[in-house]
Amino acid sequence: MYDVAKIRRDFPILNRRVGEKPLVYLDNAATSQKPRQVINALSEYYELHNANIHRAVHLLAEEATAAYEEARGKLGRFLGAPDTTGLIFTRGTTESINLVAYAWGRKFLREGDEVVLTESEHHSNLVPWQLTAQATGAKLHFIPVLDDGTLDMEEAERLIGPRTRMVAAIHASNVLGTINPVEKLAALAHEVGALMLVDGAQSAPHTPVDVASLGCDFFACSGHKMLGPTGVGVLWGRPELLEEMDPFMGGGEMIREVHLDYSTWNDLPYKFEAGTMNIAQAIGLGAAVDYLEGLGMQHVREHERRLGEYAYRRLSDIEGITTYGPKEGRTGLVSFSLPDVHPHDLSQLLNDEGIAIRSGHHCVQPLMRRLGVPATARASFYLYNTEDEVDTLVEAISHAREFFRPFAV
Ligand code: C6P
Repeated sequence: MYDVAKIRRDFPILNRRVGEKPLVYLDNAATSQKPRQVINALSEYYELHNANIHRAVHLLAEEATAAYEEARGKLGRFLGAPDTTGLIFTRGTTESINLVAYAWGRKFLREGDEVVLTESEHHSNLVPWQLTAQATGAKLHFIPVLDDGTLDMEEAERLIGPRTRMVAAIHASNVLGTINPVEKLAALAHEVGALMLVDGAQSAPHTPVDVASLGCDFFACSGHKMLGPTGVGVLWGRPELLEEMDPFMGGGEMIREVHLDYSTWNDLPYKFEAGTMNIAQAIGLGAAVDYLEGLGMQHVREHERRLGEYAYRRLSDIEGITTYGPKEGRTGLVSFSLPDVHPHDLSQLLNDEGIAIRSGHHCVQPLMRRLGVPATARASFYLYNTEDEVDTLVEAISHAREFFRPFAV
């Protein structure tokens, strides 16, 4: 049985107070909190095993290497990767996507080739492609977002054509909560001989992911959004594609032989792991995956689906509020705005009640323009949030609405 009270006891920070108020942490899409099991894995690593990996033969080095590679295995299983050859540790989603945009894009894209993105991409799945397009002469096209927050799939079918080389899309939106049909996009991409990259920053923490059944060629996610430490994430890529790509960064460990005038590359996945990696963080992420699997991702998804729908319904009842994204089939986050109240002011007022939400453009400025707003407020839930916390949020927003009413223009 999914026992939220028991889960919450694993997260020391949830006992914090903000002034007099208990913390209500609803900024999980930005970063999640960490359970004791992850914090302990980090301390245990530093207290008992700390050494550099893949380099020395002393005991600590062997233990650290084994723990790091074990974490790779856990991540591979968690994402449904057929094996760990294509499982690369990075700093997070941003670095994973940059790796593909540089190491694949700059080698294989030519003038007139097309990369198809969506109008709701996070800057980390847009700016790297803009840079690559500038360098190669490739063109970017964008699948529009419909008014209900879903993708215009008819337009997607039209845009993905013979010149398309890559389709890159978010699996779940960090603003709208929409879950995109990435399997369908992958099928469309493959029909025309293009590749599919999935930005899983907002899906891997919240829903079962299986790269094989998604049918994608690359999948990126961030450890810190899924109970793990900051500074670590994953790129999974089809090994035959990674083999063809040049390295992203040069340095220690990614080489086989180095001469003064040329070098050759290490096997996968090490070819893409230059320099000393974030070893403790990768091990911590392995512990996070253990924790998530202990709960069962299907249960996590179900809990958040119910909470997200409850929040969406309750928030929509507040007079004058605008909520964004589809009514159903959404993840556990809700973006909203109130008339005559800037989201930053609202966020500040909620902070006085102990409630942490995010306000701003959420690093998706083009989508903000599409929605016709400079910013939204966003409450994002995770596996330890409760209906009571949603109620606290709704009540605090209703008070804020009254507070700001005299200033309405
Ligand atoms: N979104 C948010 O508050 P990094 O920073 O590399 O861990 O993740 C980047 C990223 C990529 N794609 C999506 C869909 C994301 O939501 C994010 C991070 C955070 O919404 C911080 S802007």
